[in-house]
Amino acid sequence: MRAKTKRSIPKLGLPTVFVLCFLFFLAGFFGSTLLSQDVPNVRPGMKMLEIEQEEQNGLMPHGETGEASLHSIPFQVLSWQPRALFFPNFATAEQCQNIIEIAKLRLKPSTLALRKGETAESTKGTRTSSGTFISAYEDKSGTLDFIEEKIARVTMIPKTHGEMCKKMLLVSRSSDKGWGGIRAFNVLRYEIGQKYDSHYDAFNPAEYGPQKSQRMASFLLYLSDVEEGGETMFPFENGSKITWSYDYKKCIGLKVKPRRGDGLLFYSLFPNGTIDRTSLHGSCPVIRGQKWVATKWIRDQEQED
Ligand SMILES: O=C(O)CCC(=O)C(=O)O
Repeated sequence: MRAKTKRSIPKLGLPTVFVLCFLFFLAGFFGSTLLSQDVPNVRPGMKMLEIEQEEQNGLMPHGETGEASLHSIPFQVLSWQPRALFFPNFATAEQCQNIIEIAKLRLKPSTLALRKGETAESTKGTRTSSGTFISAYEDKSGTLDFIEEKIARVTMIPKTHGEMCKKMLLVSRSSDKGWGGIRAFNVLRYEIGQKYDSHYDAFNPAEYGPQKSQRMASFLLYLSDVEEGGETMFPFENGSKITWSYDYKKCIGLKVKPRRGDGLLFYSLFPNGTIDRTSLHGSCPVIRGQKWVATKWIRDQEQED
Protein backbone atom coordinates (compact mmCIF):
# COMPACT_ATOMS: atom_id res chain seq x y z
CA MET A 1 0.00 0.00 0.00
CA ARG A 2 1.17 3.35 -0.93
CA ALA A 3 1.32 5.65 1.92
CA LYS A 4 -0.92 8.72 1.54
CA THR A 5 1.24 11.70 0.67
CA LYS A 6 0.26 14.83 2.49
CA ARG A 7 -0.02 17.78 -0.01
CA SER A 8 1.05 20.95 1.57
CA ILE A 9 -1.12 24.05 0.89
CA PRO A 10 1.10 27.05 0.27
CA LYS A 11 0.70 29.63 2.94
CA LEU A 12 -0.27 33.09 1.67
CA GLY A 13 1.29 36.06 3.25
CA LEU A 14 -0.81 38.97 4.54
CA PRO A 15 0.10 41.33 1.63
CA THR A 16 -0.97 38.68 -0.95
CA VAL A 17 -4.31 38.20 0.84
CA PHE A 18 -4.81 41.94 0.91
CA VAL A 19 -4.10 42.30 -2.87
CA LEU A 20 -6.45 39.40 -3.70
CA CYS A 21 -9.26 40.94 -1.60
CA PHE A 22 -8.79 44.26 -3.35
CA LEU A 23 -8.94 42.60 -6.81
CA PHE A 24 -12.17 40.74 -5.89
CA PHE A 25 -13.68 44.03 -4.67
CA LEU A 26 -12.83 45.78 -7.96
CA ALA A 27 -14.27 42.91 -10.04
CA GLY A 28 -17.49 42.99 -7.99
CA PHE A 29 -17.84 46.75 -8.18
CA PHE A 30 -17.34 47.13 -11.96
CA GLY A 31 -19.32 43.98 -12.74
CA SER A 32 -22.41 45.26 -10.89
CA THR A 33 -22.10 48.76 -12.43
CA LEU A 34 -22.06 47.31 -15.93
CA LEU A 35 -25.03 45.05 -15.26
CA SER A 36 -27.12 47.83 -13.74
CA GLN A 37 -26.76 50.16 -16.75
CA ASP A 38 -29.90 50.90 -18.85
CA VAL A 39 -30.33 48.35 -21.56
CA PRO A 40 -31.04 50.07 -24.88
CA ASN A 41 -34.52 49.13 -26.09
CA VAL A 42 -33.23 48.49 -29.59
CA ARG A 43 -31.22 45.34 -30.09
CA PRO A 44 -27.77 46.24 -31.47
CA GLY A 45 -28.25 43.92 -34.46
CA MET A 46 -31.56 45.61 -35.31
CA LYS A 47 -30.03 49.09 -35.09
CA MET A 48 -27.24 48.07 -37.47
CA LEU A 49 -29.82 46.67 -39.88
CA GLU A 50 -31.79 49.93 -39.81
CA ILE A 51 -28.68 51.99 -40.45
CA GLU A 52 -27.69 49.73 -43.36
CA GLN A 53 -31.19 50.04 -44.86
CA GLU A 54 -31.12 53.83 -44.45
CA GLU A 55 -27.75 54.06 -46.16
CA GLN A 56 -28.97 51.89 -49.05
CA ASN A 57 -31.87 54.32 -49.60
CA GLY A 58 -29.48 57.28 -49.67
CA LEU A 59 -30.49 58.37 -46.17
CA MET A 60 -28.26 59.35 -43.31
CA PRO A 61 -28.27 57.55 -40.00
CA HIS A 62 -30.33 59.93 -37.87
CA GLY A 63 -30.00 61.09 -34.30
CA GLU A 64 -32.31 60.25 -31.42
CA THR A 65 -34.78 63.01 -32.31
CA GLY A 66 -34.44 62.70 -36.07
CA GLU A 67 -36.60 60.90 -38.58
CA ALA A 68 -36.04 57.67 -40.52
CA SER A 69 -37.47 58.78 -43.84
CA LEU A 70 -37.27 61.63 -46.31
CA HIS A 71 -40.15 64.09 -46.59
CA SER A 72 -40.89 66.45 -49.35
CA ILE A 73 -42.86 69.53 -48.44
CA PRO A 74 -42.79 71.84 -51.48
CA PHE A 75 -42.20 75.53 -50.95
CA GLN A 76 -41.53 78.65 -52.97
CA VAL A 77 -39.39 81.54 -51.81
CA LEU A 78 -41.70 84.51 -52.32
CA SER A 79 -39.31 87.13 -51.11
CA TRP A 80 -36.10 87.75 -49.15
CA GLN A 81 -37.32 91.16 -47.99
CA PRO A 82 -39.31 90.17 -46.01
CA ARG A 83 -38.23 86.52 -45.73
CA ALA A 84 -41.44 84.91 -46.96
CA LEU A 85 -42.08 81.32 -48.03
CA PHE A 86 -45.15 79.90 -49.69
CA PHE A 87 -46.25 76.27 -49.10
CA PRO A 88 -48.82 75.06 -51.65
CA ASN A 89 -51.28 72.43 -50.35
CA PHE A 90 -49.85 72.49 -46.84
CA ALA A 91 -53.18 71.15 -45.51
CA THR A 92 -56.01 69.18 -47.12
CA ALA A 93 -59.47 70.62 -47.81
CA GLU A 94 -60.87 68.34 -45.12
CA GLN A 95 -58.35 69.56 -42.54
CA CYS A 96 -59.24 73.18 -43.37
CA GLN A 97 -62.94 72.43 -43.00
CA ASN A 98 -62.35 70.74 -39.62
CA ILE A 99 -60.77 73.95 -38.32
CA ILE A 100 -63.55 76.16 -39.72
CA GLU A 101 -66.21 73.95 -38.11
CA ILE A 102 -64.71 74.48 -34.64
CA ALA A 103 -64.06 78.20 -35.16
CA LYS A 104 -67.42 79.22 -36.57
CA LEU A 105 -69.26 78.37 -33.35
CA ARG A 106 -67.35 80.92 -31.29
CA LEU A 107 -66.29 83.89 -33.41
CA LYS A 108 -65.95 87.29 -31.77
CA PRO A 109 -64.80 90.66 -33.19
CA SER A 110 -61.01 90.55 -33.54
CA THR A 111 -59.00 92.68 -31.14
CA LEU A 112 -55.67 94.51 -31.38
CA ALA A 113 -52.59 94.80 -29.19
CA LEU A 114 -52.55 98.49 -28.32
CA ARG A 115 -49.54 100.77 -28.49
CA LYS A 116 -48.87 103.24 -25.67
CA GLY A 117 -51.56 105.93 -25.88
CA GLU A 118 -53.89 103.95 -28.16
CA THR A 119 -57.41 102.90 -27.16
CA ALA A 120 -59.96 100.50 -28.64
CA GLU A 121 -61.81 103.60 -29.87
CA SER A 122 -58.80 105.23 -31.55
CA THR A 123 -57.92 101.99 -33.41
CA LYS A 124 -61.48 101.15 -34.43
CA GLY A 125 -61.63 100.03 -38.06
CA THR A 126 -58.01 98.84 -38.21
CA ARG A 127 -58.91 95.17 -37.90
CA THR A 128 -62.49 94.34 -38.75
CA SER A 129 -62.48 90.53 -38.97
CA SER A 130 -63.98 88.11 -36.46
CA GLY A 131 -61.83 85.50 -34.81
CA THR A 132 -61.20 83.00 -32.09
CA PHE A 133 -58.31 81.11 -30.52
CA ILE A 134 -58.23 77.32 -30.84
CA SER A 135 -55.67 75.01 -29.28
CA ALA A 136 -54.67 71.61 -30.63
CA TYR A 137 -55.98 70.06 -27.38
CA GLU A 138 -59.52 71.07 -28.29
CA ASP A 139 -59.46 69.63 -31.76
CA LYS A 140 -60.58 65.99 -31.51
CA SER A 141 -59.89 65.44 -35.23
CA GLY A 142 -56.15 65.91 -34.53
CA THR A 143 -55.87 68.40 -37.41
CA LEU A 144 -54.38 71.27 -35.42
CA ASP A 145 -51.91 68.95 -33.73
CA PHE A 146 -50.82 67.67 -37.16
CA ILE A 147 -50.53 71.22 -38.58
CA GLU A 148 -48.62 72.43 -35.51
CA GLU A 149 -46.10 69.56 -35.93
CA LYS A 150 -45.75 70.27 -39.64
CA ILE A 151 -45.10 73.98 -39.00
CA ALA A 152 -42.44 73.05 -36.43
CA ARG A 153 -40.74 70.84 -39.03
CA VAL A 154 -40.66 73.39 -41.83
CA THR A 155 -39.48 76.20 -39.55
CA MET A 156 -37.27 73.95 -37.36
CA ILE A 157 -38.61 75.95 -34.43
CA PRO A 158 -40.09 73.65 -31.75
CA LYS A 159 -43.83 73.94 -31.31
CA THR A 160 -43.25 75.03 -27.71
CA HIS A 161 -42.40 78.44 -29.22
CA GLY A 162 -45.98 78.81 -30.43
CA GLU A 163 -47.71 81.82 -28.91
CA MET A 164 -50.05 81.14 -26.02
CA CYS A 165 -53.51 82.51 -25.70
CA LYS A 166 -53.35 83.77 -22.11
CA LYS A 167 -56.96 83.20 -21.17
CA MET A 168 -58.60 80.05 -22.49
CA LEU A 169 -61.01 77.63 -20.94
CA LEU A 170 -59.05 74.39 -20.76
CA VAL A 171 -61.93 72.04 -21.36
CA SER A 172 -60.31 69.23 -23.28
CA ARG A 173 -57.69 68.07 -20.81
CA SER A 174 -59.32 65.70 -18.38
CA SER A 175 -56.95 66.54 -15.50
CA ASP A 176 -56.92 70.34 -15.48
CA LYS A 177 -60.09 72.20 -16.24
CA GLY A 178 -60.41 75.92 -15.78
CA TRP A 179 -58.94 79.12 -17.18
CA GLY A 180 -55.33 79.22 -18.20
CA GLY A 181 -52.78 79.93 -20.92
CA ILE A 182 -52.37 77.51 -23.77
CA ARG A 183 -50.72 77.43 -27.21
CA ALA A 184 -53.31 78.35 -29.81
CA PHE A 185 -54.01 79.25 -33.42
CA ASN A 186 -55.85 82.49 -34.11
CA VAL A 187 -58.56 81.61 -36.62
CA LEU A 188 -59.99 84.59 -38.51
CA ARG A 189 -62.99 85.11 -40.75
CA TYR A 190 -63.20 88.14 -43.05
CA GLU A 191 -66.51 88.98 -44.69
CA ILE A 192 -67.00 91.37 -47.59
CA GLY A 193 -65.30 94.72 -46.86
CA GLN A 194 -63.43 93.37 -43.82
CA LYS A 195 -59.65 93.82 -43.63
CA TYR A 196 -56.61 94.26 -41.42
CA ASP A 197 -54.57 97.41 -42.03
CA SER A 198 -50.79 97.08 -42.31
CA HIS A 199 -49.05 96.30 -39.06
CA TYR A 200 -46.07 94.45 -37.62
CA ASP A 201 -46.52 91.19 -35.77
CA ALA A 202 -43.37 91.93 -33.73
CA PHE A 203 -43.83 94.38 -30.87
CA ASN A 204 -41.41 97.27 -30.97
CA PRO A 205 -40.53 97.91 -27.28
CA ALA A 206 -40.36 101.66 -28.00
CA GLU A 207 -44.07 101.55 -28.87
CA TYR A 208 -45.40 98.63 -26.81
CA GLY A 209 -43.08 98.66 -23.79
CA PRO A 210 -40.61 95.93 -22.71
CA GLN A 211 -41.30 92.47 -24.12
CA LYS A 212 -40.51 89.15 -22.39
CA SER A 213 -40.29 87.47 -25.79
CA GLN A 214 -40.83 88.55 -29.34
CA ARG A 215 -42.85 87.24 -32.29
CA MET A 216 -40.15 86.11 -34.68
CA ALA A 217 -42.26 84.50 -37.42
CA SER A 218 -45.87 83.99 -38.45
CA PHE A 219 -47.40 81.07 -40.28
CA LEU A 220 -50.72 81.65 -42.04
CA LEU A 221 -52.77 78.70 -43.19
CA TYR A 222 -55.48 79.74 -45.64
CA LEU A 223 -58.61 77.76 -44.87
CA SER A 224 -60.67 79.00 -47.81
CA ASP A 225 -60.37 80.40 -51.30
CA VAL A 226 -61.53 84.01 -51.76
CA GLU A 227 -63.26 84.99 -54.97
CA GLU A 228 -61.80 88.49 -54.98
CA GLY A 229 -59.67 90.52 -52.60
CA GLY A 230 -58.51 89.34 -49.18
CA GLU A 231 -54.85 89.03 -50.19
CA THR A 232 -52.16 89.13 -47.52
CA MET A 233 -50.00 92.08 -48.57
CA PHE A 234 -46.50 93.28 -47.78
CA PRO A 235 -46.41 96.97 -48.80
CA PHE A 236 -42.69 97.45 -48.02
CA GLU A 237 -41.60 94.42 -50.05
CA ASN A 238 -37.98 94.79 -51.14
CA GLY A 239 -37.59 97.87 -48.93
CA SER A 240 -37.99 100.24 -51.84
CA LYS A 241 -41.20 101.93 -50.71
CA ILE A 242 -40.40 102.39 -47.00
CA THR A 243 -41.45 105.92 -46.17
CA TRP A 244 -43.06 107.47 -43.15
CA SER A 245 -45.76 108.99 -45.36
CA TYR A 246 -47.02 105.55 -46.46
CA ASP A 247 -50.80 105.24 -46.13
CA TYR A 248 -51.31 102.16 -43.88
CA LYS A 249 -54.74 101.52 -45.36
CA LYS A 250 -53.42 101.02 -48.90
CA CYS A 251 -53.39 97.52 -50.37
CA ILE A 252 -50.09 97.51 -52.28
CA GLY A 253 -46.80 95.61 -52.64
CA LEU A 254 -46.39 91.85 -52.62
CA LYS A 255 -49.83 90.23 -52.47
CA VAL A 256 -50.56 86.59 -51.63
CA LYS A 257 -53.93 85.36 -52.81
CA PRO A 258 -55.62 83.07 -50.29
CA ARG A 259 -56.16 79.52 -51.55
CA ARG A 260 -57.61 76.80 -49.37
CA GLY A 261 -54.85 74.65 -47.85
CA ASP A 262 -51.90 76.87 -48.80
CA GLY A 263 -49.47 78.14 -46.18
CA LEU A 264 -47.48 81.36 -45.90
CA LEU A 265 -44.51 81.75 -43.56
CA PHE A 266 -42.74 85.05 -43.00
CA TYR A 267 -40.16 86.22 -40.51
CA SER A 268 -40.65 89.44 -38.56
CA LEU A 269 -37.15 89.44 -37.06
CA PHE A 270 -33.74 89.41 -38.68
CA PRO A 271 -31.34 86.67 -37.48
CA ASN A 272 -29.83 89.28 -35.11
CA GLY A 273 -33.20 89.71 -33.37
CA THR A 274 -34.06 93.19 -34.66
CA ILE A 275 -37.36 93.90 -36.40
CA ASP A 276 -37.42 93.59 -40.19
CA ARG A 277 -39.26 96.70 -41.39
CA THR A 278 -40.23 94.94 -44.61
CA SER A 279 -42.32 92.45 -42.60
CA LEU A 280 -45.08 95.07 -42.41
CA HIS A 281 -48.20 93.31 -43.67
CA GLY A 282 -51.97 93.34 -43.65
CA SER A 283 -55.05 91.83 -45.21
CA CYS A 284 -56.65 93.60 -48.18
CA PRO A 285 -60.44 93.96 -47.92
CA VAL A 286 -62.45 91.01 -49.16
CA ILE A 287 -64.36 92.10 -52.28
CA ARG A 288 -66.23 88.89 -53.14
CA GLY A 289 -66.59 85.74 -51.05
CA GLN A 290 -65.29 85.05 -47.56
CA LYS A 291 -61.79 84.58 -46.21
CA TRP A 292 -60.81 82.12 -43.48
CA VAL A 293 -57.24 81.94 -42.21
CA ALA A 294 -55.49 80.33 -39.21
CA THR A 295 -52.46 82.22 -37.89
CA LYS A 296 -49.72 80.76 -35.73
CA TRP A 297 -47.37 83.26 -34.18
CA ILE A 298 -43.97 81.86 -33.34
CA ARG A 299 -41.95 83.42 -30.52
CA ASP A 300 -38.20 83.66 -30.07
CA GLN A 301 -38.46 82.13 -26.58
CA GLU A 302 -40.07 78.91 -25.45
CA GLN A 303 -43.55 79.59 -24.10
CA GLU A 304 -44.51 78.05 -20.78
CA ASP A 305 -47.43 75.63 -21.00
O1 LIG B 1 -55.34 87.72 -42.74
C1 LIG B 1 -54.22 87.92 -43.18
O2 LIG B 1 -53.92 87.66 -44.35
C2 LIG B 1 -53.16 88.49 -42.28
C3 LIG B 1 -53.43 88.19 -40.85
C4 LIG B 1 -52.49 88.89 -39.97
O3 LIG B 1 -51.84 89.80 -40.35
C5 LIG B 1 -52.32 88.49 -38.60
O4 LIG B 1 -53.08 87.64 -38.13
O5 LIG B 1 -51.40 89.02 -37.93
